[in-house]
Amino acid sequence: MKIRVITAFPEMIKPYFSESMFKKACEQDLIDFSVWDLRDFTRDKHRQIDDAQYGGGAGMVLKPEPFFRAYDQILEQSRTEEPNIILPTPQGKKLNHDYSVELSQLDEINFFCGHYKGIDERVREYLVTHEISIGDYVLTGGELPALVIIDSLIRHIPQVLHDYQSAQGDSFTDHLLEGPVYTRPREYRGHKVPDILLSGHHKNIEEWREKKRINRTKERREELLKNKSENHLAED
Ligand code: 6GU
Repeated sequence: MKIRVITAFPEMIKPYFSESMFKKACEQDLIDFSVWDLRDFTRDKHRQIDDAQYGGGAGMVLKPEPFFRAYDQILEQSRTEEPNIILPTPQGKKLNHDYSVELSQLDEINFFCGHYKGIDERVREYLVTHEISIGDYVLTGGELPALVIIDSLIRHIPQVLHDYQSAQGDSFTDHLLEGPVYTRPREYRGHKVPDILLSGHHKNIEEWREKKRINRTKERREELLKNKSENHLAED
């Protein structure tokens, strides 16, 4: 998968790709990642990327030209004539597990990170193909959301996780939250690990784990169980 992030703050993005799961995925050529500095697509002395908004009002708006020029360059490098351009924005479609799996199946994705008051509407109208929100709150810019989206979707690319099993067993793949996990020591400050986990009865342990996941989901996120049964009905 080819991933490009076009941003006025490339230094916010780069560190993530030199660490941990992101780094391994790049090293193994599972993802081909690049960050482009939006200012490299300006042509004036001051490398200006924003300007006051027409009609008046506070806040600067990101200018269209750098994004259109970046888009031209994407087109030159791209195998497709209609590259996927993701705009992280609180006005977008909300990211969830299913949407993240869908995005992980694309060959190429490009993120246009917005800031300030927003992006000139012509970028959104003529270039952007997906507007995605990561939740109902406002962040300063599109960089963190882009990283959140990338993190969530590359976990679905086979081989990216050290142990792909762990993605398959994650919360939300089966609409259940994760249950409790324990490691050594067996007893800490008087708090004990449940006996069943030390029993060696694999079948009983699996049943116990499943029960814990169902109970936790009921307590905290009952609507997930409802979604699960609806999905099962749809499959029948
Ligand atoms: Cl995708 N962008 C910004 N700036 N704020 C957000 C968001 C995205 N999702 C939730 N809040």
